[in-house]
Amino acid sequence: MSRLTHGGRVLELPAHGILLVGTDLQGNLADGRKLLERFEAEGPDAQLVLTGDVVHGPHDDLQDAWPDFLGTPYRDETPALLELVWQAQARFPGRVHALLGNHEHSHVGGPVTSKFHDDEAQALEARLGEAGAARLRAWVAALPWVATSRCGVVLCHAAPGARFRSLSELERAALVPVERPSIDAFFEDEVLGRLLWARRASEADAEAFLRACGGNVAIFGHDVVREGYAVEGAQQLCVSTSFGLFDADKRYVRLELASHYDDARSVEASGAILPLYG
Ligand SMILES: [Mn+2]
Repeated sequence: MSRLTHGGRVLELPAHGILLVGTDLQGNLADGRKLLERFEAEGPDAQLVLTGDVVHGPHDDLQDAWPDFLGTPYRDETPALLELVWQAQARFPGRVHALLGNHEHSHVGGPVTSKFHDDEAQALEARLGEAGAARLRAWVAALPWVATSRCGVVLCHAAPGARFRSLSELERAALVPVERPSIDAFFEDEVLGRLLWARRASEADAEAFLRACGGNVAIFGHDVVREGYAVEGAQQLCVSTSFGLFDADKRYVRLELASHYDDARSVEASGAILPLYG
């Protein structure tokens, strides 16, 4: 069984079974459905972890002038995607997880994200209505920040550049900043700021991060890798499952929790990085 530790900030994955990992859906309902379909096909021991940024897709105004950098066109269906994830969490208790992403964080006091709206959290909450928005904020507040495993893999939203020496420091860190910070100011926060916003992490930071989490390789999204994934140094694997990619390049990760992964290349060499479509 998976379990939450350190005040709910850490998701501890089971020692056996299949683990599927998907990143940055950003309101893409079709990609969310595909990932869930793949999860269900793995049978009753499988776990699914979404590494954050489930919410906030492109503005509808872009439909008529879709830019190439956003990959395969889609509509932002965040409300329906949230319903899909919440229903899956209810249907498969303890097996479908999401980690906190910077876009989720903006609903509980994190920096305003404004890629497609001046205030994406405000725009989504207006679509959800009062009750839906309250439900979303409660869900976000309870999301774990990192996932650990015995197979050597650590999952997080962004590059593993956060600075903490032990997981108990995550429990002591505040989810809600005292005042809403700018993105630049929040990045100075060495724990949550870096955990949610780092696009790159030095080898030294990644090594210290993984030591604190008890793992050998960090798998994360947050950045867009147009080819589907990128190995950074020995210990970092950035994966793009959905946002900013063309369907043919979208990748998810399928790990054997009873196996052992020594570094990013061994994850790659094991054939764990798979196309979402085809
Ligand atoms: Mn992100």
